[in-house]
Amino acid sequence: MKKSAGTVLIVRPQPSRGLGAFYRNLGITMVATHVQQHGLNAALVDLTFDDLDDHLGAPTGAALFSLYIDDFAQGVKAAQHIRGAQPRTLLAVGGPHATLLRESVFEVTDVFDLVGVGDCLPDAVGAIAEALRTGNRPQSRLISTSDGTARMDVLAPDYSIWPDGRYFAVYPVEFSRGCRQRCPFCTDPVLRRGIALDPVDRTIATLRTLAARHDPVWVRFVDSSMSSLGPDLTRLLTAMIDADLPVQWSAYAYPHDITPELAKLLAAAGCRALFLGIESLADGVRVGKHHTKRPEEVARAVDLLHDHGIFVHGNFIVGLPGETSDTVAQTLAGLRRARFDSIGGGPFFLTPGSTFERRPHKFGIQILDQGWPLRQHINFYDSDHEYFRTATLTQPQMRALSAAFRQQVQDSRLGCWNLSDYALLCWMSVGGHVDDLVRLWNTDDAALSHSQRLVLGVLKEKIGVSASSEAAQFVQLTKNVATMARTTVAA
Ligand code: B12
Ligand code: SF4
Repeated sequence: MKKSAGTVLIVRPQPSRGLGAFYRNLGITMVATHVQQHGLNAALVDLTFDDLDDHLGAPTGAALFSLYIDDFAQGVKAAQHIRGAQPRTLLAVGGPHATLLRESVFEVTDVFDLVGVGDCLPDAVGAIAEALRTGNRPQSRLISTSDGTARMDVLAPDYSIWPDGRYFAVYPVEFSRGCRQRCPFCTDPVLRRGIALDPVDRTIATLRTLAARHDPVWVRFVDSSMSSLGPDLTRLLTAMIDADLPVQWSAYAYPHDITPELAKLLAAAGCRALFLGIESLADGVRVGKHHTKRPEEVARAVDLLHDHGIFVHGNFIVGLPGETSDTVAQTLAGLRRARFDSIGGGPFFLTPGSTFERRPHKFGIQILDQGWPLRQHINFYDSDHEYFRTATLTQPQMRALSAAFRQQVQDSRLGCWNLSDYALLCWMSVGGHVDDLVRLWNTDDAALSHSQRLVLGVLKEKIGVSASSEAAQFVQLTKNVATMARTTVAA
């Protein structure tokens, strides 16, 4: 793409987990969509594949970052690099972590000219376009939605920023923003207040556009709690069935929402996998969801989904307030009654903006490092840094219990370890079969070929690709491994 001072770079740092490098991210997609709407050139600089310096030879108007906690530190570093090379480039950041930190971003770093808070793209990109036109910096350095209320985008996502071949053809689509539940460890209800829904017709139009290019089209709904949308979800699923598009998809869901009718409708609308956020099945652990004390309800939901061929991943957090080794044993006992295809999880981390963070004393949480929220994007990578403890566990104890939990799940063969719906969709998007992935997932590393080890290592989020040339070939390599796995079965 020809560069001009009107070119807007959208810079994506390398993610914390290998598989993340091959996703198309919706926040970045929407940033690009708004930039293009203003008649500006949008160019993706994805640092897994690209060298930032290759894009800094000619003057750039602006560089925009959409960051999560795990890539925030790398994003700041890249912004500082651009500032050094091109002092006049306008630098802006938005996305979940900037939304939670708000003006505190300026305490973390002074590198950004503009911080976007929440679903502010119409205003923020408008201000950036104006700044590029006039040559002046935006009047306000912080742009936010008026009251933090969830609102859907006015523009339909334009995914053309993501070059084919580099990324799995799994597209993020959203039908809603915000979450009706208020789990105290989570920041979703703080990122946006209330719930906003896309009109069904608009979501169907997005799916139609995707289906015009791909058959089948693989979709990961990013809604915080897709199954909790009640009659609105029923309307969407019914419209998807009526539209008869070749869409196959996965989403986040909750066991207590799953009825026989909903399971049937989900499958008929193309649902292939669900991620159930369960966190714990024990009494007395502060989870915030309704099903906690009813493992039999979870087992029933899993069975209902299986009746309709839906793959079920269950996610757990070890160490929430109230957790002890006894409650972990109680969760494992509950899990033995369910038939999850996959189980994953990890130790509890206190996150900036969550209810636990804002009222630690109420939940028996003791803060050991008072300045932690502004450093959490760095501490994220330092598992030895202890910044809090609960009344029952220290962080090292949470980590030890979490490792023991994983060991038990694997030793007792309660399901694949951490075969999330996303990894499954990526595999299926290159023609892979579920059974083959499950078989390879449970094969010893030593018995895998070099290619299988690399693909499985990335899908398991154990390793990342080591060089940009390897990254550029990764989707094709996964396709080869998936094809070979099928051929082996056929032979
Ligand atoms: C889907 C999802 C995933 C998916 C897909 C992620 C992806 N890269 O596409 C998966 C499962 C892979 C995932 C992984 C992770 N996730 Co996640 N994920 C979500 C979820 C549910 C939706 C994200 C989404 O696409 N939303 C829709 C888009 C449009 O919204 P958005 O990104 O916020 O963008 C809007 C605004 O922020 C703004 N905006 C965005 N960028 C910019 C840039 C500028 C310049 C401006 C002005 C504005 C702006 O405009 C957009 C609206 O149009 C959110 C919770 C939520 N409901 O937001 C959690 C969430 C974002 N994830 C979270 C976390 C922690 C992670 C992981 C780090 C988990 C882990 N330990 O590995 C990884 C990191 C992945 C990564 N860096 O890519 C946290 C982030 C917290 C934080 N402080 O950053 C959240 C908030 C969940 C939570 N409550 O804890 N995630
Ligand atoms: S954990 Fe899930 S259900 Fe709970 S508040 Fe967060 S997004 Fe909503």
